Order: sequence, then C-alpha cells, then structure tokens
Amino acid sequence: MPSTYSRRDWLRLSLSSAAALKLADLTGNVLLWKSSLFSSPGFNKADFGTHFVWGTACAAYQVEGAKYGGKGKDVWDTFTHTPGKIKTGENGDVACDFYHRYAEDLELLRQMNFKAFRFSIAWARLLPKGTGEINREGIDFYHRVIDTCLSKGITPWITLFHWDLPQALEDKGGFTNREVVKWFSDYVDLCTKEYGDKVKNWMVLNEPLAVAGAGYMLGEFAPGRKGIKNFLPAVHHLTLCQAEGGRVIRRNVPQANIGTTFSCTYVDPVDDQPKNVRAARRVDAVMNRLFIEPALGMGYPVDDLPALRHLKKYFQPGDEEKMIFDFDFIGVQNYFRTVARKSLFPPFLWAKEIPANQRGVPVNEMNGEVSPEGFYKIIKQFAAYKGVKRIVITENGACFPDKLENGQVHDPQRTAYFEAYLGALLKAMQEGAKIDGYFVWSLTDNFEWNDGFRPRFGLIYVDYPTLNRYMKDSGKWFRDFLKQNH
Ligand code: GCO
Repeated sequence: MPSTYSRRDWLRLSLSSAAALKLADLTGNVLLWKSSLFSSPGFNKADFGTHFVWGTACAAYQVEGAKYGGKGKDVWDTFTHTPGKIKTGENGDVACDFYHRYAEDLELLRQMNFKAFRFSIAWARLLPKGTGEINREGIDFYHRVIDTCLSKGITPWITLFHWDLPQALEDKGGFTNREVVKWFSDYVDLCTKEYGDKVKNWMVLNEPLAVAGAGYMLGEFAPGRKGIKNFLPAVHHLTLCQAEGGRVIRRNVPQANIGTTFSCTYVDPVDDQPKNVRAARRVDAVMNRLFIEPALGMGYPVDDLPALRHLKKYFQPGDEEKMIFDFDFIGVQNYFRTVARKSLFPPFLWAKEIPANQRGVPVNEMNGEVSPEGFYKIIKQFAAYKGVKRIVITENGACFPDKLENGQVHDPQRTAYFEAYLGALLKAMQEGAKIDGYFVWSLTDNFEWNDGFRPRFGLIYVDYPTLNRYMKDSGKWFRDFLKQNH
C-alpha cells in the first residue's frame, strides 16, 4: 500500500470493486458503494496478526431489558420515561431482551467466528440504589453471561460504566457531586472481586464525553441536565472516576488488561483560514483530548480551549496526580469525521460542526460522514501520544436502513463500510500503530439512546415485534472473513 494516501486512493479503497452499487441514502445523497458481496477486500484476517482480537460490543441499557431481574432505576429509565426525551417515545424496558436471550446471541457471535464479547454491567442491576444493598439476581445474571462466553470459547471484555448511573445517585447530584468517585470505586470493587477471577479485560468508562457533554451540558442524553455549571464538575469527576476505577481493578485483578474508551472523531477545519483552524482545534480539544490527556498526566487541554481553566474550581489538592492512570490500552471508538468552523455560538466553544449532509459526502443513517480516512487519521493521532501503550478499537460500525425480507437482510453498504474501515485500520497498523483488537458495534440491533430503535447498527437484525434474530449479510461477511486462516 502507498505510504501516503491521496483522496483518490481513499476513494479507490472504498470503491475498489468493478461492481459498484448505486444506492440512495435516506437524506437523498446518492452514494457509490462497492458491492463487497462479489469481491474480496485486498487483505485477509492473517494480515492483522494471530493475536489480534476480533469481537463485537454492546451496552447493558441498549440490549438487556431494564425491567427484568430486579434492576434498580437508572438515569436512562427515568429519561426514556419522560415524555419528549426520546425521538420515537421508546424505551429500554425490554430492548432486545438480552437478559433472557443472551445464550442465543452468544451462539450467533460464535457462529460468526468472533472470539471476544464486549458488554457492560448495569450498575443498578448489582446495586439497585447505587450503593449498599446488593441484588443477587443481578450478580448471577452476569455470571451466566460470562460462563456462557467462556463455554463457547469467547473472551469476555467488561465495561464498568456505559452511561447508566443509578437514579438514586443522580438524585444526590450524580456526576456533579464529587462523592461519585467514592460510589463508583465501591461499585468497581464489587464487580472486580465478583468476576475478576474469570474476566481479565476491563474497561472503566465508555465515552465520558457523551455523559458530560450530551448528559450534563446539552440535556440530550440522560440525565438531561444542561449548562456549563453542570458540565465542568461532571468532566472533572468523570476524569477522577476514570483513573480511580483503573486503580481498583489493578488492586483486585491479577494480570488484568485495563483500558477505558473514548469517542473519537478526526476534526478538520472547513478551510485553512486561521480562525477556522483555531476553531477546529477547540473542537478537537473537547471531542478527542479532554479525558485522555489528564489520564496521561498532561492535564486538561487548556491551551487550545482556555475556557477549560474553569475546571480548576473543582480541583482539590492532589487531583493532578489522582487524574493519572497508566492504562494498558486505550479504547478508540470512531464512527465519522467532523468538519468545524468558527462560530459565535455556542459560547465556550465558539465553533460549530458542519453537518455531513451539507458537505456532499457519503453518510450513514444518522448523518455521520463515512470516512475511512478519518478513521485512519484519528488512530494515528491517538497512537502518537507517548503514554498510549496499546490501542483497541472498542467500537466501530454503521447504521443504514435495513429491511428484513424472507428472513434475509441485504446490507452491502455496511459490509463495504467494514471493508473500507478495516483497510484503514490495517494501514495504520502497518505504519506502526500498536492495535490489539477490533470490536464491531454492534452484535445485534439495539436501543440507540435518544434516537430509539430506528438506527440499526447490528450484524444481527432484531425484529422487535417478535424479538427474533436474523444474521445480516454483513454478519455472514464477518463469518467468512474470520474463518480464514491466511
Ligand atoms: C457510543 C456508544 C454506543 C452507541 C454507538 C452508536 O459510542 O455512542 O458507545 O452506545 O450506540 O456509538 O451510536
């Protein structure tokens, strides 16, 4: 492969087959996609190395069914049951009923030849009030999931927190209350003591920015709070939880492989005018650097986003040290690329993102730009940090409008997406990025937060009225790709 790719090379990577399909996406953009069903990519499984981990990822609230098994209420239960918060009015009460169907789902995972399963523990399933009394049914449920994984030769990878803070703790201020660091470390202590002899791969937080930004600043995600006065303390306390969680795992689990995950998006300025270049840097500081740099001992990215100096207000003596943890790996999660420009709104950031469908680029169903090049660049950006030892792609995937017909789901766009993104990942690896694994988001279609069930990311289609599962063509593509020995 050439060492520097031109735009045209990237286009070729995405469209390298002669059999290109012309499809129109929901927003009316006409997209060209390679028909991967009739061709094979220019790489195979062995190119990624024999130790490379192939898995899929999911999260408790999105799949389990919140009403089962004595789980306490969490912020997503409250949020989804508040009228107007979820675009479709739906909720995760039943979701994919993973609570009862986990064995079937793990069997499908095995049939697709994946060897790892990333899932999260619902804090309120173990501790209905967030602290104190334990729900034995919840503890046993995750033992069953872990044991089923192990019996099928699938390695469990656990995320400790994927956004579902127990409501009882939110009632005490949630992430704006510094006490959360103590609540969280007690919860991590419980999980790691309970499951640590069977599970070695742990992730502390999933995308803390989504919690602080969408949950406490914009009010778009649970708990639906707004404003900088909520955002700043939430950021700092999440940063402390992130490092403290790592320390608890290290203490309790011998030979643990400890990581934490970040939502990452390569940010380009709309043009090279200095004001737009500076705006893109501010967006990058928030979107990509806010939580990793303090963990690496670099502090918050105040130089590029001076407003972050207000975080100091929430510091206590010793916090600079407490924010640091030496993670074994960093979880990079990427879906799209971002293009930014200067703007007078919102204050604090003084920048705005230009929606992908206004830029004439291929998009997914949620209007995120499909950009293997952006994926490659963000991996390189994270791999360039001196303190990052290893990277795991803990999420990557795409939503496109799927249709179930005669038990089949033909989703060539999704397969083409994976081929192009895996090509970009391989290129980064060949240039020296130390990447240990790749997790598809997601095993099954699931509850996509404030968008409800409409955007489908699964390799397995879920027919919600019956909850029956169907392997999509993209799942079959992975099944065949992962079967290869060379
Ligand atoms: C995230 C979350 C997932 C989402 C996925 C698709 O990255 O936002 O980890 O829970 O469902 O990203 O949007």
